[in-house]
Amino acid sequence: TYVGKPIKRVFDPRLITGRQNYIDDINFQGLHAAFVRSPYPHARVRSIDASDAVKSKGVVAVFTKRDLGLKEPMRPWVTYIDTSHLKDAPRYIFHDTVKYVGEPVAVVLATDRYLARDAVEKVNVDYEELKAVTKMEDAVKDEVLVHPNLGTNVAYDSNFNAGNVERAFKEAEVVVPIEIANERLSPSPMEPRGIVSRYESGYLTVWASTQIPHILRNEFSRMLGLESSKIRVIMPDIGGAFGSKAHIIPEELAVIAASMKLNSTVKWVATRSEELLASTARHNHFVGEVALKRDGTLLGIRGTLDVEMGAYITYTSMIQPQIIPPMIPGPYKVKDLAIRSRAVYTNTPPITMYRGASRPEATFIIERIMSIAADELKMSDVDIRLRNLVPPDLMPYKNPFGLQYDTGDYPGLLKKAIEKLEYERLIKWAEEEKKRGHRVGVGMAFYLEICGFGPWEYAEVRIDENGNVSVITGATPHGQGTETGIAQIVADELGVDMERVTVIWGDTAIVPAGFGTYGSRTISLAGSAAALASRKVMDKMKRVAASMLGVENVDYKDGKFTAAGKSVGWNEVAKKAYEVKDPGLVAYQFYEANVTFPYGVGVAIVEVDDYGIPKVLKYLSYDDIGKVVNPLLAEGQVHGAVVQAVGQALYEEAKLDENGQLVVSFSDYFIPTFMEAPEIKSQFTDTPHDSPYVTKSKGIGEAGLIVGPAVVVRALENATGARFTKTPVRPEEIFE
Ligand code: MCN
Ligand code: MO
Repeated sequence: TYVGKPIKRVFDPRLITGRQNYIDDINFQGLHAAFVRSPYPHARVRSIDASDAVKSKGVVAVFTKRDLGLKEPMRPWVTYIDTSHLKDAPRYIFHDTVKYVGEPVAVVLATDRYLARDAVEKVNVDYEELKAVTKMEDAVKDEVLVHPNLGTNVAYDSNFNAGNVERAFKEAEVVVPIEIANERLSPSPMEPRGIVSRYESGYLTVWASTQIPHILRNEFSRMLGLESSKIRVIMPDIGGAFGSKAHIIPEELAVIAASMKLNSTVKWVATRSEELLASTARHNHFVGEVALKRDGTLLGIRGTLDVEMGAYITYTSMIQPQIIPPMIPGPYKVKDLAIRSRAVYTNTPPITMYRGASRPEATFIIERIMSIAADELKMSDVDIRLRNLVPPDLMPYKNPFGLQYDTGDYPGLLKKAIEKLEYERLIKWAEEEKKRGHRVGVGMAFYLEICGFGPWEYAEVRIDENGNVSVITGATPHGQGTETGIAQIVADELGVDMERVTVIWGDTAIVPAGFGTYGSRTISLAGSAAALASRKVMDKMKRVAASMLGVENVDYKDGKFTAAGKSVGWNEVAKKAYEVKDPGLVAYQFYEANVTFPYGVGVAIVEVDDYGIPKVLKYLSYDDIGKVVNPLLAEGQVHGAVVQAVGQALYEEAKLDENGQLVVSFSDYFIPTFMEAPEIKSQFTDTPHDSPYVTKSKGIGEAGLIVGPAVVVRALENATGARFTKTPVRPEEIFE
């Protein structure tokens, strides 16, 4: 069997020898796009003069607002909220009024990408500068409006009330004020976003660096007014996404619209600066207070959460103000909460998802609350958590906002983690080291994550006449190795060699339906769909084998069907099936999603040098993710996410100036390199609590970044004796 074994990704040889096929590797005949962008955070476009640009070498066309229309406006993908005001959104890709520095106003099409970029400089745009608001704290005052027609900068304002928070604060023995924030980050995948659009005889083919090909197809169809049957979206190799490639940006639409207008193929691959502009994430601010008993019982939380949207709502940005509040109670019993959650427009680039989207924010808030309360009450980080964790006899547990936590033993896992990760010993070691003048610290945090979001996923399993197996999946792995996990599951279900299983994804012409990879759902959801489809095909194989052996029922094991002392092999049965007109060795399965809740503990050791520069020396994790399909892949996910967590906690900030201008470039946006990466050790519990999925698994794709920032910040506090309430913690704050 394969499930549970540390099998290497099936595509590794191709990827690590540079034989992959990213967007920029696609060869084609056609045009390259480059964008004219606003230098102002808020301005009216009076006129655009492209006469010089059009005459430049290699330039075929320059398109502005009126040239590229949409049948229907762009819209947020997640529409739990009232988006009626967006119905009158302009049906243009470019706007008359630009609302952030870098917003595109025109696209240049040329025979070569450098000629296209050169011509961008020759497009003269006459702007009338308008008053801008670039900071959330100013924007909520509604003095300067990003969208004057809305009458407010608050795009969403909702009260998440549970229990009786007044009573909790009345009964409190200790009330602690809290203020917690994350600064803007950039997911920074290895490959920036990019698109190639070919339009020919009424048929549109789009290669896109995306996580959601089917959603793109349907959205392109809606916005461009072309039947979805005439659109094919292909996701080639993707050099990472981290949630940032689950929405559509105007640049992508402009490329497609231009290719349709010119009956041509058009390509655009974002430069690193454009990628920084297109994907920034996770800027939020929570101010409130917590009510506690002196014994550490957390009674209540109240406060206001502001989440920045930038200048426009994207397909995924509105998820955050809606999912952070109900996840703030986390794994704890606290019942009385009043959280006002607001989404705030500013004249800054629109926000994308970033690994964990909402769960890192919620976890940072509740884990900071736990650690700060521990300090105030002079309790240990472990004791205060043990006092508040939901005990196993309350599982399944309905949290105060109605989320149903499926399975787990939170206090049990915490106790085991403390032991396995030798937390108490490390804390003592740090105390000793500090006495010797060595600035080190140890920190821990707990997390509960919600994953496995819907709505459903699709799988199809076929056995060909040679007995080889194809799995067609709506999942869209882009670095996780989930295709390898799915191949393991199917190989086990069918009792065949994994080499014989090919997993196919990311092409709407081949995959009939699908949603994609996000929210750490794929191995559980697409894996379960594939397992059930495999069982259906297996039944058919058994029926063919039975008729070959002239019996009613057969047993199957390791490639052999047997009955009454006779047997036939896998290959013979597959071959036989294709001798009839309808072999039927194909089955599909839609599998409905159901959220599931993995959880775990992280411990970090941090060292601070004489200049206040922190470094995470070691990071240890202990998680319950249900059944582990492939420990190598799952651990790999923790490793990658932890390095991003170190970046968020200590180094990374997509800083904007007063003008809303990004002041970092990719050379000073400080992603941890091998030098800053800690030694990481990821372990999974040997007594897992299964999810209700067929695979029994829960997700691990985001966990390291969900809990990591709280872990690292706590270790930094332990090292310095200071309190830090936001990420990233800058060196100048460490030695304040
Ligand atoms: N796995 C396992 N056993 C489990 C759970 C997971 O063996 N119980 C393995 C799976 O086989 C898979 C990996 O762990 O190889 C992640 O699976 P899962 O948790 O189901 O997450 P997804 O496949 O849905 O991946 C999405 C997740 C998200 S939401 C972001 S953001 C993210 C992440 O994955 N983006 C990534 N990890 C990334 N890794 C890379 N290299 N690139 C990205 O863009
Ligand atoms: Mo994600």
